[in-house]
Amino acid sequence: MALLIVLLLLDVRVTLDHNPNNLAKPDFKFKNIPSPSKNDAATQAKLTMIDGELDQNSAELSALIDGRLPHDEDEPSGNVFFNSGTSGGRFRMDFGSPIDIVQVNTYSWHPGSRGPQLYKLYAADRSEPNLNLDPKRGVDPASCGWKFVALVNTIPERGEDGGQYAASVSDTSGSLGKYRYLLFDCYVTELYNNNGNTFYSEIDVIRK
Ligand SMILES: [Ca+2]
Ligand SMILES: [Ca+2]
Repeated sequence: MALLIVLLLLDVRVTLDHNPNNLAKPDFKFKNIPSPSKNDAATQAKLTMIDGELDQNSAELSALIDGRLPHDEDEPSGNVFFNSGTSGGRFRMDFGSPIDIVQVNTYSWHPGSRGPQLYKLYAADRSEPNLNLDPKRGVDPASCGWKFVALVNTIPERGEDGGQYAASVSDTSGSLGKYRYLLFDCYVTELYNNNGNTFYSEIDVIRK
């Protein structure tokens, strides 16, 4: 039984893609991941901040699901990003009722250290008896009803960190599961200066 559980966990797959600065264009085309969508399941979802605060130059949280994309590589008002000098934060996505999720795709764009993505993804369907919908930093979501789905890390090992990034979380079975909520636990991608919070342009959720 233990072996079976391990295999099930290993079925979650994270695909990464990157357009370096000289190749990043406003159409967000990638080799391995579809371009952002205007009519995916996230479009109708409700977003709620759980912990952390957005930068004063950031777009509203809803810009993550509005289907709109920044027109150039450094467009604060076209992206959602946590406050400078903070270590990120958490927000929740609510679909209203459980949906069968095939993919969670996240997109970001910045010419420097705000380009890469670093976050943990959790999910819940509301049947969890101890579910805490608002776990603040310091509380492990997995300890209060949330299922850990994946760690997404697009930070390059060397070379430039700017450009367009796309990450896709999926499952080799074809479905990540049926969930009502997703929790995004977002971290700074570097600590050299105060500008390590990712410029998130869009989040797509593809349902079955
Ligand atoms: Ca979308
Ligand atoms: Ca957007």
